[in-house]
Amino acid sequence: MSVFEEISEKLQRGKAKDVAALVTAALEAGEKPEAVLNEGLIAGMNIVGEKFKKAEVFVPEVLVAARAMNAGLKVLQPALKSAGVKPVGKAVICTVKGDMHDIGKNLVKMMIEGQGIECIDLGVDVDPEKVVNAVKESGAELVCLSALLTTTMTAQRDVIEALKEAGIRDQVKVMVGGAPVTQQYADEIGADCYTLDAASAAQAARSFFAA
Ligand code: B12
Repeated sequence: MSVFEEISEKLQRGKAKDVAALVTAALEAGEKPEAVLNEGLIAGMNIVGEKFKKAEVFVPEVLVAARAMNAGLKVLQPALKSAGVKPVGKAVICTVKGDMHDIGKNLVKMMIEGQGIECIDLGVDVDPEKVVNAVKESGAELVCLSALLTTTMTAQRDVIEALKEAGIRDQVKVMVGGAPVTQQYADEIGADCYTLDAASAAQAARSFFAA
């Protein structure tokens, strides 16, 4: 088994300490940070994402895998920076105004980060204006909005309207999701993308930046 396969395998099993130790060992052995990221960490997280989509693993497994991913990233970050590997792009993510649910949002964030996209997480119960300001300040190209309540999903529309009013709607792609949200609703409010789960959200996010 190569060191990359080992990293991927330990990540899938949520072994954070092992992942961190293997990443350190790989770097010390002269492996390129970018290869450790793509062939080890991201490869492992992609497998977890696929299994999650097929309901072969569930939320707790994804969360521990994501934690292991973060442990690996922490070790890798300085090496990535000095090697000049830039994030693929930037996204602003939050749960909309009035809504405190953040488990799904956090999963989406972790999976998107797993694609090498930097996420600016504004948390829960977020005002549209705060999203607008974060986009302006960070230059993010993607906005991800989570809503878990039928009473708060309308706030996704409010964010889109606020982006329009601020004159920056064309600069960003808006992705919406959360249990009550549907493709039909996403179309109705003028979102660019809707996905059912975090793994598909990460794939869609990656495809925006690849385009
Ligand atoms: C956990 C939970 C809570 C926790 C939240 C803890 C936390 N830190 O998040 C607490 C206890 C605080 C809570 C509170 C409330 N809750 Co609640 N809660 C839930 C519960 C049981 C699970 C939600 C969850 O985390 N699921 C797991 C995650 C992984 O799934 P997910 O969030 O759907 O996310 C996935 C996808 O939707 C998608 N996704 C999510 N976000 C995004 C974003 C983007 C951009 C994309 C692309 C995809 C995407 O990807 C995720 C991963 O695959 C649901 C029931 C349910 N089965 O959904 C009720 C539920 C959502 N809650 C409900 C209600 C009513 C409430 C309360 C109003 C209860 C009350 N009377 O106080 C309050 C509201 C508080 C508020 N203002 O937000 C209702 C909503 C009904 C409705 N249709 O509006 C539900 C459906 C329960 C029910 N059957 O009645 N809740």
